[in-house]
Amino acid sequence: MLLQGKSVIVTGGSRGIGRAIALGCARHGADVAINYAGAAAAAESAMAEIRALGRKAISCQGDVSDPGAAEQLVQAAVAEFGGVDVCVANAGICDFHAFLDMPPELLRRTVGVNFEGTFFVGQAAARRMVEQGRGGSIIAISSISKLVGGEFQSHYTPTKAAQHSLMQSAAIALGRYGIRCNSVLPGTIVTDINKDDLTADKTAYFEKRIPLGRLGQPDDIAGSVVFLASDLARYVTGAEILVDGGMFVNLQ
Ligand code: RM4
Repeated sequence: MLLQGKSVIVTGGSRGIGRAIALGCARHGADVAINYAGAAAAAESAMAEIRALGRKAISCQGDVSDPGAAEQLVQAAVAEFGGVDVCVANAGICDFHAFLDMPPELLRRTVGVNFEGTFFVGQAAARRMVEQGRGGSIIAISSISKLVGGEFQSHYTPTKAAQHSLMQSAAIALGRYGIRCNSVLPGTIVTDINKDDLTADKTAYFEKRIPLGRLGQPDDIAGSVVFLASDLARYVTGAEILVDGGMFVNLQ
């Protein structure tokens, strides 16, 4: 029970990696506020799972590229749980698209959700954590794509790198308040975001490249987030944890 009595907010918490993180934190004793963009039924079922674990759960619909959505999520957690101890900036999109004919609106949307969304929720959570005076943990769900490129991800991979760069600078700005800022870098995790991209051929390529022999599942990510959220990571800030089955290091 590494997060007993903690209040955790998770953006994009109704499905995929965000849902696994929300449930993982609840299993360790946290109350959880999840943000979701449009999957209301998924948010309801996620809350039901959290409550079944004996923890409180609330949800807020909002577009994380809007600063107001971050403020709404923080205020809801304060109202229902009494504060915010952990912020997980997970919400992200990746509509695969070629570089040469990338529409400006897709580029801007991806930056808005993935980078600005992380900035706004981290800033809103940090402001509350400073007021509370008991420190806190901010975790960006970046990606292996912070470290490497993708032919159809030229709008996406820079946002993953930007998320971690933000955590590094925020770690410096917030260290004096006992607020830690870190990133988790998932490898290729099977979720709605890539179900159409993971063809049989691409899956076979990944499985051959990954030393642990399989694509990741959302539950594979939760443990690293719980660690960074907990006091076990009390001296960890500005850091990143790569959770990819060994894919990144496997050149040959
Ligand atoms: C991840 C990584 C995966 C991809 C998803 C959409 O950061 O690039 O390979 O499937 O994004």
